[in-house]
This record gives sequence, structure tokens and C-alpha cells, in this order.
Amino acid sequence: GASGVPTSGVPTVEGFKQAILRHLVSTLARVPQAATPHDWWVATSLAVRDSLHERLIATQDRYIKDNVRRLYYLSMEYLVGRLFESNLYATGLADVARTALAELGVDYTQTLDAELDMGLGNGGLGRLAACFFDSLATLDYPAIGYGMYYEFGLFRQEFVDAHQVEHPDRWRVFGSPWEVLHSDYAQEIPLYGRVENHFDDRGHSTPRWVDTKTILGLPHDIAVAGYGTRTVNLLRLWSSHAPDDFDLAAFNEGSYAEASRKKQAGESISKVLYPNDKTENGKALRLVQQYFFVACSLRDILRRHFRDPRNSWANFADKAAIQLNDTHPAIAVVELMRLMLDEHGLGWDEAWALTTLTLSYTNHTLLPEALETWGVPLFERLLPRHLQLIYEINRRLMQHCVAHWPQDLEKQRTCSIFEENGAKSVRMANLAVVGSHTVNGVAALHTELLKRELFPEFAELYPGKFQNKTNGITPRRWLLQCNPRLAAFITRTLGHGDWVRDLDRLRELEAHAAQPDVQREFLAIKRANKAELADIIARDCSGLCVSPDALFDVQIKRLHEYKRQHLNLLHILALYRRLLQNPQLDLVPRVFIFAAKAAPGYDLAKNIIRAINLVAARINADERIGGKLKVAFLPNYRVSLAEKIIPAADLSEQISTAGKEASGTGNMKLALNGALTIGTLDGANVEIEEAVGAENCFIFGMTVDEVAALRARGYYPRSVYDADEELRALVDWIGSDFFTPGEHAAFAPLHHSLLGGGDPFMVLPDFRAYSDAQQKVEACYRDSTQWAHKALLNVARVGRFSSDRTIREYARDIWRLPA
Ligand code: DL6
Repeated sequence: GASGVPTSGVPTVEGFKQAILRHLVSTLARVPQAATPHDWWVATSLAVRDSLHERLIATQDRYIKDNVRRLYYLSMEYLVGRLFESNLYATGLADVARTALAELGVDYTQTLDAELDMGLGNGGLGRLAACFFDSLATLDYPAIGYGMYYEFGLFRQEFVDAHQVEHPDRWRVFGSPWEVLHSDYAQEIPLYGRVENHFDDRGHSTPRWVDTKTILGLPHDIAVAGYGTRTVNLLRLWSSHAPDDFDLAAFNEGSYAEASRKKQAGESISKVLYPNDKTENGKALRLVQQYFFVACSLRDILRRHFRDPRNSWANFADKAAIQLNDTHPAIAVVELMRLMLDEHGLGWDEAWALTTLTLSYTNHTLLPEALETWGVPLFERLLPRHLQLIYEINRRLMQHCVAHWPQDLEKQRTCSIFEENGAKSVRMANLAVVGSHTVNGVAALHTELLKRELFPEFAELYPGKFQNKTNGITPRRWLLQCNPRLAAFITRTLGHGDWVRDLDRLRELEAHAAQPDVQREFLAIKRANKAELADIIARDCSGLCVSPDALFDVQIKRLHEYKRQHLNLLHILALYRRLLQNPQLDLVPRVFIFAAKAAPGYDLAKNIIRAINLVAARINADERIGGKLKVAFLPNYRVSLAEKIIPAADLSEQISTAGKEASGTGNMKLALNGALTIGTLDGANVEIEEAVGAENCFIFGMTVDEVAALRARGYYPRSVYDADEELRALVDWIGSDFFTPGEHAAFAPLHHSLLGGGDPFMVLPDFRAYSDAQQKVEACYRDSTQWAHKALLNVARVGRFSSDRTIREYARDIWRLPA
């Protein structure tokens, strides 16, 4: 290669075996006879990494030589999951590795299961970032993902006495074979201190940020390989440390404990991912995290830009597109301004032009509690210079607003970066909107609501700034890898595997969807996947036995009121009650499958988990219902578990209150694997219905407008409760001790939220429509031909939800990356 690095083709089985054994001995100091599954996993991963890094170097060399325009994606979360198989597929080593391990007498599945998930994210937002990086590399776009190298990812969940219990996720205590540390790219980041004004001869003042403390940022690089291409991009994740001379004085004076306490304080910043996916306001350390990774990343971007003598500020905006994944990195608006003004001597207008030409912002939620704000006193203490700059940005913004709405104080106030009601705070969403050239929502409905409800004033002030980019998922992980049976079947049926890089080609399945042998084979594949999941359920749910012939009804996502796992629970209770009243009732046997983590401080969500677990225990043990209903709550939901549940799902539960789920991406994964959706007209469900056809999914419930109308009229849960006898009995059941003999009012928080608490997510008024839709599901499932036909049409028609399509749209409309 150009860099003098030897580039090899795909190794032979023999060559790959030798590479594994070499890493086993030289890196791990192990003989094969004594190697554990973990050892084999590390040694094999390192052998894969050899190819990966050759390609990485070649890709980066080319980028540097061509001085390419790059995407820089700033995200606090990357929910990557395992890398072993995705790297095998991307490097074309999947078959070689299987054979090599088999010939070495090593179990492939055990090797793969030795990898702990890289769980550096909470849910959809972090997983979206991971899917985007798969697509960016696959489509050969130059991109670097910046984020945090958390020591502890999202907590590990266990159930004890039906309660969620959290444990630290020590995912990298034994190191990670995928990581490379580049200490030469370390960054020193200032924090705290105060601002001083210095006056020059002519009386001009220049502010100086002084008396700061310094945090050291170290970059850990993770290679992300594209599929069917040699492109390898980077995730560059920062860990925080105390600088070497952090407190040498204290150390020398013998105060080792004091010095090491400061060292720990330096490390604490990247210690742990905050486990809330919708609220994390006010916590000082969280703001420090945001600033820390943004500051490291922007410096790294400037270092790379100015390293090339062809570059200057004049072409900075031609070479860099910086995407803010939600408001978490919104401080980048201010830090980029500060770097240009204070450290590079640019004037305000030029700096502001470059900032707003470079940055763009994705909004992922409309929930008011998720919109980040930081108290002004906190800001002042941590980032005094940034606060000054925000005041100046806001002064200019307010001038603009006054010119635009001279008479309308209310609109001016709504646009302000400062919230002035009560304790004064900084609204990060307003900062992100003002500092970006483009703001996008993540599904068509969400973007409409963004413009109409959340930012109507900004949409008026900056026409053309708002765009839609409907989310997508990578077909590599979410079909090829996780569902090898279905993937092979599709390739066989279509006569090609081109769908893996061009998901629209699944459309060709439509021509086969009515063929009985194709339907039979699809059902056989689904059954085999369900049998595998049944084994996992038996292992992880205390020996619970479920039949792969039952309908697998799946709801897997974070636990949140707006996602309405409790609506699902009400339906389970309804079926159970109907069965108890009539044991002869001809119900289609169902297994309800849940997986969900609740934020540790979210008491109602935890109460819902407990309620589902205890209802499950009662139903699973009740012999009167003849095994027709089973409820399995799988603990510790994570990417690698999703990969096992999704291929086995018949029914996909997407039942959020209309207007609350920005997009959803699990809905896409499940449809792609041949599950039919039961869902509300929310988020991307709207587009899924459009794609697959209304007759191939089960849409129910109030629309956004109906929700708003009911709210405006005045919604009283008690009137719905009073009017529906069955619903009344179910709610009363939840309020009783039936499921917790000897423990009074165990589900009081849940019961209260539904009735006395005002049912904020309108579970009760959607219950009847949901129950009716479930009866249609049941009728349809009885006719397996019809079901298989619909499922196949789902697979055939969801090609547009590939993240390849999403990334092409971002690249064309927002990042302006050359095709
Ligand atoms: O855009 C990815 C994902 C959407 O699919 C979900 O609908 C949405 O809830 C999620 N948003 C967040 C927002 N968290 N914050 N802030 O996780 O984004």
C-alpha cells in the first residue's frame, strides 16, 4: 500500500488458524489445551483485527491524501453491542473463522458468547448512532464518531423478588481487543476558573479564561468496517484522566492519598454512562461529561484540519460537517466559537458564520422533561467563559427576534436561550437550533410536530432550517447476522445477496410471498428461531417452559410510561380473566415476551416491571388455563439479547401514546424479521403502515389530533373506567392483593397512575381499541397461510428503513458529502 503497510487478501483457513494460535500464545500466553472461551474469543478477535487495521490504515491514508470533507458525529452514546460477528462479516472472514475454529475444536457460539456487549448507550438514540456508523463505512463516507469511553456502560439488570436490581457493567475490566489507545492525540481540557479582562494599548479588552483546572482526555479508537467494501472508519472515544503533574506537590509532600483522590476525580468524568434516556437535567457531572468530550473532539478536528498545509480557516467549513446527536453535545456551538475567538483570534462574524455553516442538530424527542436545561449558576462555575459567550449569542438572537416580532414579547421570550421563569437556566435545544444550519427530526410525523408544536417560532424565524430524516437500521446486524436462517432463505429465493447492501431489493420477495412452499419455509424458519428463543427463556426465566407453536408477542424497549408496557399488561390481564371465567375459551396460545430496563430512579417504571413479573409468575403457574398464556420478562435487555428475540417474534408491540415516540427503530427491526406490527399512529409506525400496507399490520387507537382533542375537552380516566365493565375489573385487579398475597398494595403506584393520577399517557381510552385489534391479530394468526403471506410482505416492503437510505439522505441534504 501507499503507506508501506503490506495489504493482504482474505487469509486462508490455515493462515487464520495460525494467526489465532499466534495471538493465543504471544498475546495471551496460553496453550490451546488451557484456553477458555474468553481466550479463544480474544485470540480470534485479534486475528480479525489484523485485517481490520490494515484496511483502517489504507482508508485513513486515502482520506488524508485526498484531504476529504468528513462527517464528524458527536454523540454521548454508541450502543454497539458485540463486534465479533459484525467484524467477521465486514472483513469477509465469517466462513474462514467458523471453519478455523471448528478445526481447532473450538465451539463457535461459545466463542461469540464470551464477548460482553459494548453497551455505551441507553436505547434508541445510541443504537441509531451505531447503525449509522455501519452504513457510513458501508457507503464509503469519510466519518469519525466522537464519544465517551465509559468505564461502565448501561447497568446490568437482574430481577430479585420481581424487583429490578442494577449492577455495574464492568464491560472492559479485562480489556477490549477492539480498542487502540492513541496517547499522542491526548488533549488537555480546561474547566472551572474565572474570566479576566486584559486591555491592550488602545483600550480594547480581551477576555482570558484563567485559574482553570485541567483534565486530560485520551482517545480510544474502535475500527468500524463497512460491508462489502474496504472502508474502515473510526469511533474515537475519550476517557478522562488527571494530567501527570496533576498534584505533584501534594504527592511530594507525602500526601499520596490527596494526590490519588485528585487522580480519581480526573477519572470520574468518563466513569459511567448516565442511565436515564429521557431526563438527566441539573447534574453537574453530566454537563462536565458533555463539555469534556466535545472539547476533546473539537480540538482533535482542528488538529487534523490544520495539520494539512492546504487547509486554513477559509476552507474549514468545506472540510468539516459536525452533527450533534441530540442536545447532549450542544455546548459545541459555544466551544467552537470560543476556540475561534479566544485561541485563534477570529472576529465574531467570521466565527459565527463558520460555526453555523459547520454544525447541524438532530432532535430525538418532544417530551418536555427530556429537553435539557442547565442552571446558570452551575454554568458559571464550570464554564464561565462559555456563559459569557452564550449571553452574547443570545443578545444577537434577541435583536433578530425583536426585528422580526417587534410587538410579540411572548415569541421573543420563547426563542431566548435563557429560561427566565423561576431559577434562570440555559436551554440547550434553543442553543442547538440557533447554532446549526439544519435541524432534523427522526420520522415524518415527529418532524411535523417539531415544527408545529416544539419550535414553531424558530420554524418561522428560520424557514428552511428544519428537515425530516426518518431513522433506519442496518440490515447487516439486524437481518444478515441476527437471523442467518431467514437471510439465507432470502438469498436463495431471490437468487442473489445484493439485498444486504441494497435493502430495497427485498421487494423482489413480493413475487414469491403467495407461494405455499415459500410460506411453509418462512414459517419453519420462524419456528426454528422461536425454539432457540424458548431455550433462552428457559435459561433466563427460571426454567419457564414455552411452546414455539404459540404466538410470540414481543415488546422490547426501555420501560417508560409513554411506551405503555402497562397497556400490554392490561391486555394480558384481560385474556387471563376471560380464560378464568371460561376455561373452554378458544384462545390462540400466546407467549408474551418483555425485555426492558427502567432508569434506576424511575419508581413508576420499576413498579410496572414488578407488576409484569408478578402477574407473569401467577399466570405461568396457573394450571387452570392449560398453558394457553405464558409471560416471560427476560432480564438485562441489551443488543445481543435483541438479536435473539427479534428473529423469533410474531407480533411487534409499538403502542406508545400518539405523538410521544419520536420514531422507534425496534419497530423496523421486527418488521424486517417478519413480525407483524400492532401499533398506534406514532413515530415511524405511520411510515411502516404506509410501506407494508394497512392490511398487513394492526393499527389502532387515538391519533395525535384525537389525543389533543381529548386533552382539550378534559380527560377524566374515571369516566372511561366507569363506562367499561371489563376495564374496571382489570384496573381493580391491579389495585387488589390478588397477585401479591400477603403484600398489600404492591402495585399502588401503577394503579394510581391509571386512575387517581390522571392517566397522563391515556392508557384507558386506548384499551378497548387495543383489545379489539388484538382479536384481529388472533383471528389472523389462526390462518397460518394468511399470516405467512402478510409477514413475507412486511419483509419485502420495509427496505426503505435501511440506515443506508437514511445516511444517503443526511449525506446529500445536510452534510453535503460527495456521493
Ligand atoms: O432517534 C432514535 C430514537 C427514536 O427512535 C426514539 O423514538 C426516541 O425516543 C429516541 N430518543 C431518545 C431521546 N433521548 N434523549 N434526549 O432516546 O431516539
